Amino acid sequence: MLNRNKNIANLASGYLFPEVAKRRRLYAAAHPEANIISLGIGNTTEPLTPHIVEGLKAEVVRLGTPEGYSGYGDETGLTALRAKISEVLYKGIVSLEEVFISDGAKCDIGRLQYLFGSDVSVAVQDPAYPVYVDGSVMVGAAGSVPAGATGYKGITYMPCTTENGFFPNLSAIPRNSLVYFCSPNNPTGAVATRDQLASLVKAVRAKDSVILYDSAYASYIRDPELPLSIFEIEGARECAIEISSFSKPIGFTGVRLGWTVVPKELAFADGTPVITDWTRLMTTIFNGASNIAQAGGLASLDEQGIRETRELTDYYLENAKLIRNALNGENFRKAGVEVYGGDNAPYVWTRFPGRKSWEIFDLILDTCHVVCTPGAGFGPAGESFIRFSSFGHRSQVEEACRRLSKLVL
Ligand code: PL4
Repeated sequence: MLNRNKNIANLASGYLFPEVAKRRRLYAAAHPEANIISLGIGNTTEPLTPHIVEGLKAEVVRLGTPEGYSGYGDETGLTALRAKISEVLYKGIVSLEEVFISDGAKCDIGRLQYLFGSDVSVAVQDPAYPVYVDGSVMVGAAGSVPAGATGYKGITYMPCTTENGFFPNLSAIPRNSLVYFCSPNNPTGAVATRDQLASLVKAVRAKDSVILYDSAYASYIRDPELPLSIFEIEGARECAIEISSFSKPIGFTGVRLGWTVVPKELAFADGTPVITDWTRLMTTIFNGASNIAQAGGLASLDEQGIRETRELTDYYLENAKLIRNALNGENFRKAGVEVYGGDNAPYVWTRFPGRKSWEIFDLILDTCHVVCTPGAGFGPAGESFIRFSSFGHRSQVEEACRRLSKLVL
């Protein structure tokens, strides 16, 4: 038989979200009477909005006609969609040739890890979306977890804590590394300021490194002072790639559509433009995003689509406000619980001093029948934290808040 891929064998545990789902399943099986509400996984719940549905439907109808039918499309995406992303979301600071359409941010993160291979160091914000670390281990850019250690060999964990306002100490960035940075952040809900991103770009360039900037939640930013993209920062075109998604702005978590921006100036040590290899990789191992999904994405970027996107993201932000209010209630305050995030981001990050994340997860599941996500699952610095997701129907979020307000800690 074939040997097991040693990189995959290096993974220390199962992927976080299936683990949460498994615990929920086990609990539900043991307590069939429990009406469980999920504020766990960041999965959208509200229906697609009318104008975007029209965009999707029109494409389906077109594909059903002899004159309108088309098969495989351009692997890098529909030119009209690339142009619209460049114009509407980036106000022209990136060109359409630098925008690559994909089937989602998570898939592109995996392909970027493949692009850079095993010969790089990796630095992550700690806590972080688990794909950055687990995917790095899978491609051999990181090793196993040494005995007694809390993290993988070859990964530099940059703690983002209450003490540093969830912005890491950049002096930890190793030379020639891939630096994963997510803003608005999953899971902390923190959003980096323009000055913070300027210092990140400066630090990364000084270390001949590259930022993989995940802006999957940019559509949740309401403060006009906060940057929507790393490319608003001078010098970023020489050191950054941005990954983003239609999942959270318009509920395409199941439809699947995202994009990645690779600026023309970004180059490898031998001078080869990264965009050359990215184009080669995408045209070789990716066959293009669904034409139907792309039509829906396109509809979301005209005037009506932008209005609907705003309404949908406002809905989840209102949920976040309700959750934050519940977590600021007397029972939580008396227990010294601290609440962060949730104003320019759909996640509320909550610290339970002196307690373990999985212990609080179990307590909330058992007494409130509410599923959340244990902070420890996002990295060592997430211990004692719980992430609450604001993706949920309003009535369910309200009910979850009522139950949380009765939680005895
Ligand atoms: C559960 C920072 C959620 N099974 O939908 P995509 O692939 O365009 O975007 C995925 C993504 C990318 N970047 C960040 C994200 O937070 C997410 C989605 N994260 C969460 O609860 O943290 C859904 C997770 C899913 C997964 O593993 O991605």
